[in-house]
Amino acid sequence: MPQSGQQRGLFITLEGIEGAGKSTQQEYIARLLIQRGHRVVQTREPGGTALGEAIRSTLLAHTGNHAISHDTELLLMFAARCQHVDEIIRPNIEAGITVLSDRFTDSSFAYQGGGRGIAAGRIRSLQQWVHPDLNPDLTLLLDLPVATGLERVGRRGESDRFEAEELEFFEAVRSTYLDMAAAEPQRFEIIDANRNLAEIQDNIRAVLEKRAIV
Ligand code: T5A
Repeated sequence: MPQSGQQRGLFITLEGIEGAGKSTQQEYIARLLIQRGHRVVQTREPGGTALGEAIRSTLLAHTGNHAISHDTELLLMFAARCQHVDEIIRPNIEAGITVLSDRFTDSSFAYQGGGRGIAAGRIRSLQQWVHPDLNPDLTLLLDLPVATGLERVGRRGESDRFEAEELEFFEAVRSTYLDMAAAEPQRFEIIDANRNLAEIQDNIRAVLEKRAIV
């Protein structure tokens, strides 16, 4: 539903493992939302601000970063997120603009929780600190087999620090995502991302129409 300048904008997030097609589909969703009258800001995590992008470079780089501890990794994700919420997400939503983010806090539960094994309660306490009253209105979980996702990103060549993880890591990430989606069906929509682009886009459009977003 298009918003006037007075209404709060929507907060929509894209989640999924590497190669699920989040960046690819984000472009499609942004175009669709704009066609249907939304004002849209596209952003991503980690990143979205100058500071967040600097933290992203540190987190994704290989060289010299092997010693990042799991807790440090989690805290850096939330440091980047804190700036992102304050500088980009909250002001835009309050201005009636729909914010479309490639990843948000669900990524921390999936990767640092499911993948690294940090207790969910510790992640929840950071979530409560950084954005106690802000949550996505809709989260599209692009789901596909780990091997397919990794094969897609493998075609790009160089892998980043996360992409270099073992298959079991990504299996744990994927299953944490699926558990979260099952626990919160009112917020999550699972999209089968193991199909061609047109089929996935049809599915996403149908979901946005069903939820009266477009
Ligand atoms: N992270 C992040 C955490 O650990 N904790 C956190 O709290 C946060 C916020 C970010 C890393 O940080 C971690 C998770 C990540 O490891 P990133 O580079 O942003 O790093 O990682 P991704 O978001 O996973 O980005 P990717 O590019 O790897 O995946 P996408 O965006 O899901 O996939 P996309 O669209 O770039 O597509 C990948 C390739 O597949 C092709 C595309 O053309 C592209 O070549 N493709 C398809 N091919 C066939 N059929 C389809 N349907 C296709 N869709 C896309």
